[in-house]
Order: sequence, then structure tokens, then C-alpha cells
Amino acid sequence: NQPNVDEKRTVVKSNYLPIREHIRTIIEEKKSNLCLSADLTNLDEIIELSKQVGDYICLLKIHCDILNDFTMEKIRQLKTISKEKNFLLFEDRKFADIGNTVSLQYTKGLSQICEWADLVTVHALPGDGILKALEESSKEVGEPRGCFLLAQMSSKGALTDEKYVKATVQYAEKYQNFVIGFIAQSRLSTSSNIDYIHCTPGVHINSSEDKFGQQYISPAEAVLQRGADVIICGRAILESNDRVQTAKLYQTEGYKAYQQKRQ
Ligand code: 5IU
Repeated sequence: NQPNVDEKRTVVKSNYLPIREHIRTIIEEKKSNLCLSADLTNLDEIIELSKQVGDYICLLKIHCDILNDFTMEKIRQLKTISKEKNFLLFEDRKFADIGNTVSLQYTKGLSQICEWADLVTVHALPGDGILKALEESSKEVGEPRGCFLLAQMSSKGALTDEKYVKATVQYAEKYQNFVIGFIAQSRLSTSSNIDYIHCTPGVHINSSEDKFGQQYISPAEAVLQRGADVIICGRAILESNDRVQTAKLYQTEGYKAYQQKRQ
């Protein structure tokens, strides 16, 4: 006997913290505002890595479409680790199609993203039907789901100008339960007093760019000058000699700045 959708919604309301609050709680409890961007092509490797660094991160971001060995069984293993280690799973899908299509991409296919991803990324470009569709689909699972709207990108030549950012913020306000924050390179001004989570990718201590236009700043600059709550780090950690020690370093640097900013 499956509960119907309304019953599931009640479950969501009664058993879980709203996802925005949940992230803030994780950040404080674990003293970590670090999102590891595990851009690896092997899910077994991500599972192992998550066991090693799970204590030092608040979010684990993946791209499920680059995995050579994706199975629902493995992703459920990762989900179990995320619950044990208290971080949220974040699929960086960057949805960008019409509502009907994204809803299928979110819930169907080999990866059934909505089943396991606490969070996803969404482009505002197609208009706000994309948010209506994803939010509606997300209600079919018995756990809270949210998304980050892409407001600004870290890459050179990004087309996200001021007008685009403004319109993106307006969509976020309209879907304020589902949109829990932004991927951005600066603190965005909103007309409500909602504490949107700002995530900033393009964070590296030893590098300023890559050969494809990625642009890097330090954890302190991301948090204190750009206003990030969460720093997103990929290759800075993945390509280091010691991923665990480097994750700890970014955790420390990121959280020190986070505390300084919130004082
Ligand atoms: N990412 C960016 N910049 C953006 C957005 C997403 O780098 O503006 I939106 C993603 C891409 C990659 C990760 O998965 O964040 C950054 O990886 P590196 O830290 O390895 O550059």
C-alpha cells in the first residue's frame, strides 16, 4: 500500500527540516561549508571517497551523466553514506529545457535523479515553467527536495548579465520553497528576507584558471568578498596529493571565513 501524494507531502512536513535550514544546521554542526565537487567518472571511487571525506563536507556534488558505472543500487549506497555522515547529495544537472521535458529528465531514465538527489541545479533561461515542473515532480518522493538556480557562472565569457541575474532572482522569489539558493559569484540582492544559500564554484588556492576558461578565487575571497555561504571545490581537492588532508584544509579555510562573515 503506497501512500498517495498528499500523504507523502504530510510525511515531508512532519519528519524533515526544510532543506535550507537543514544545510545551515549541517554547516554549523560539522563546521563545514565545503561542497566537494566529485567530478569523477567512477561511482565506486566516489563512494570510497565519500567515506573518507564525508565528515568534512556539507554537500557532495556529482554529475551522474559522466559516470561509467552508474546503477541505482550504487547511488543508494552513496545516499546511505550521505545520511550516516550527514551531508546532502547534490546532482549538478543544470536543467535547461521546457517544463515537461525537465520533469521527465528529473524523474525517469537510467538515473531517476529525483529519487536520490536532495538538490539539483537549474538554469533560469527557459522561464519559470521549469521550476513549476521540477517542484511538482519533487513532491512525488517522500523526502524534501530543493534546487539552486544558476545566477552567475564562474567561467570566462558567461552571458549571465545584470538583467539576467535580476530575472533569476525574481523566479527564485516566486518559487521560494523549492529554490533554496543560488550558484553565484556575488551576493544577490533579493526583495524578501529569505536567507538564500549562495554557493560559489571556481575555488582553488593554488590556481587562478584552467585551460577552458574556468576562473578561480580563494575560499576567503569567495566567502568574504563575494558573499558565498558554501564553497564548491573540485580539482583543488581531487587533483591534490592527499584528498583527505586537502578537503580538511578547504573545510578549515571555508568555515573560518563563514564564521567571520556571520559575526
Ligand atoms: N561549476 C562551475 N562553475 C559554475 C557552475 C558550476 O565550475 O559557474 I553553475 C561546476 C563545474 C564543476 C565544478 O563540476 O563546479 C567546479 O570544478 P573545479 O573546482 O574542478 O573547477
